[in-house]
Amino acid sequence: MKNKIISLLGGVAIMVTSLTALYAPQAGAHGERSQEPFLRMRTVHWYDTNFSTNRVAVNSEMTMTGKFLLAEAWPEVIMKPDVAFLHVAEPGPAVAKVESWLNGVPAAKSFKLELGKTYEYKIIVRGRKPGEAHIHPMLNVQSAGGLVGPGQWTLIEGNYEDFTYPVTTLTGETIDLNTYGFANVVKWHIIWAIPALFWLLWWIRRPVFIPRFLMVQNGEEDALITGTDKKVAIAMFIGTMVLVTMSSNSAKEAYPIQIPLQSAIIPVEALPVTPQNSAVKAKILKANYRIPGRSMTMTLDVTNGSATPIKLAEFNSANVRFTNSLIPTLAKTDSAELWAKGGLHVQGEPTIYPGETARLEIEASDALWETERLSSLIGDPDSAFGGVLYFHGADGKTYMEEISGPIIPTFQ
Ligand SMILES: [Cu+2]
Repeated sequence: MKNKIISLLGGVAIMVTSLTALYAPQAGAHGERSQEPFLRMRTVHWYDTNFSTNRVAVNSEMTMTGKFLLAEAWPEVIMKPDVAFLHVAEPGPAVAKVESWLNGVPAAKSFKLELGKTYEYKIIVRGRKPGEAHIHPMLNVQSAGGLVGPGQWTLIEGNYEDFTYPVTTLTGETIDLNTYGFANVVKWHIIWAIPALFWLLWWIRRPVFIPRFLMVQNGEEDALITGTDKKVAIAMFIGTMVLVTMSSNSAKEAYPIQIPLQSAIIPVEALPVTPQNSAVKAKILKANYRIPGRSMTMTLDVTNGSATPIKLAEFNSANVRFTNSLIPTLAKTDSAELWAKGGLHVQGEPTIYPGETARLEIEASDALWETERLSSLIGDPDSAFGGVLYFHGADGKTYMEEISGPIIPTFQ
């Protein structure tokens, strides 16, 4: 009997171990969830995100388009987007950026952007490394870091060996950016490594630290540097100067026309303010986050300054969409994995008529609060949240309003 139990337990143990070994989920995330909730909820509100495809061959292109609203509730602890650069967030260079545009202006350089304003972007990427990659639009803000938009799992098909990135330089020469200058970089690293290594070995071949320390203690420091050392040092100095001059001349000879790296900040005008993004005003009276229920409740007064009756359709925070199942869904293009379908409940589902102010009691609940690690906002020294409310107008248009404010956790 005892042996039977032991062998049974052994069998279970083996099964569990082998099942655990079989269960090896793909390391999917690449850091977007580890960012503090305040950085994701109160900075860039991405919307209308669209990816032209979710399968792209090596060397073929995919286009990302969409808009973002810069939060007026921008956290004080990070710098404002005075130097911002539009880019792509991806796990390693799975795709290469080809072009990017912000409000129709080429986005090769950085921009100075304004809070409370809306911008429209377009990013074109080229399939590079085969495999499945999670790709996002991203706004890099100086000192704040990368603020990522909604991601999409994208399948990149083909062979990495086939990847090319041809560009025509200002002098009319066509080069492959993927390999251009690589041999030269390797060559100059080796050339500089030789004297560096020699200089290092010259000194460490003799007794180092403690014997030398003792010699200094005994007043024998003059014996530490010999005449040969001095001669070698002078030779090294002259050699380095000669090498610098030679390398500079050889670069000038190989590339007679040179321009410095461009680093200017270019101005870009924000999208014009429309009734869709200015007519509706919301004032938060109370916001709570209920930890066991993974749900957020809010009481707010909404004033409809538009010319059409509106209903609340969506609450979006940190790219997580909480949508109202009773209202026709807005844009469907955002990544499905961040979509809490039917996660938004509005008590009484009131229609707010033009000129009217209504008090809304809303609840946004879904496990995504936990899986997207947004619930950790209760650990911030200033527990505050941010997001955007989207209202569905009877005229078929979408009206939006940014909201933000303190949030109080409830523990039961
Ligand atoms: Cu991602």
